[in-house]
Amino acid sequence: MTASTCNDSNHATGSADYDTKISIFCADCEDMTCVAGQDDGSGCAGFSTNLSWASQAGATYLILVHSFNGQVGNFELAILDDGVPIVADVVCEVYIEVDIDIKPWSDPNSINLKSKGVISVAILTTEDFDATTVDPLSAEFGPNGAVEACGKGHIEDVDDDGDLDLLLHFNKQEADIACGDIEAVLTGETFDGMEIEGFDSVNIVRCN
Ligand SMILES: [Ca+2]
Ligand SMILES: [Ca+2]
Ligand SMILES: [Ca+2]
Ligand SMILES: [Ca+2]
Repeated sequence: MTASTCNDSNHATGSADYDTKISIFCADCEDMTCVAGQDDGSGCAGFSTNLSWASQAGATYLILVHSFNGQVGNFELAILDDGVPIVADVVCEVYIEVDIDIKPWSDPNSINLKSKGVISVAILTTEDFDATTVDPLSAEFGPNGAVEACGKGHIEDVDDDGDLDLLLHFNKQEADIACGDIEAVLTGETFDGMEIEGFDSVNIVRCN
């Protein structure tokens, strides 16, 4: 992709009336990684900017238009798609955030660390996400990444709202949830390879 304020003869590349710089960040506002930056683009009049970077399909990029030496002014930012995405030098974390429910029929999600057994975790279908597209065997739960204890998922309407959800079971010891944990994460992939991530609270009872 290219982000541009370049004053050149081709008016498709944006413009600026001051000395711009552009920086590109990936991930989200709380965990930004700078992947590219430029001050003056070659062939751009007035020290304007024409920055290309290797984009990754599905990633979210944040574009900061700032300036050399504290200058201020007006700009028009052009975003140009230069072609197919390629693997970026800096890989952005691309997750679909999903709704999960640990122990679907309990609230709070009390977990007794002194007993063995399995923990049920549901991935809930919402308007934006179909939980049945998740590959049950890709799912990992807890700090230690426990895998599905039965080797398969169960598709059912866990929360009784009329759509089908995915119910998974994980061995408590394998998940390795610890005393003092207040939430647990589930990660996985859809059958077409998009990574998913969901969090829910846990309430540890009977700590060792
Ligand atoms: Ca500049
Ligand atoms: Ca619950
Ligand atoms: Ca639903
Ligand atoms: Ca449902």
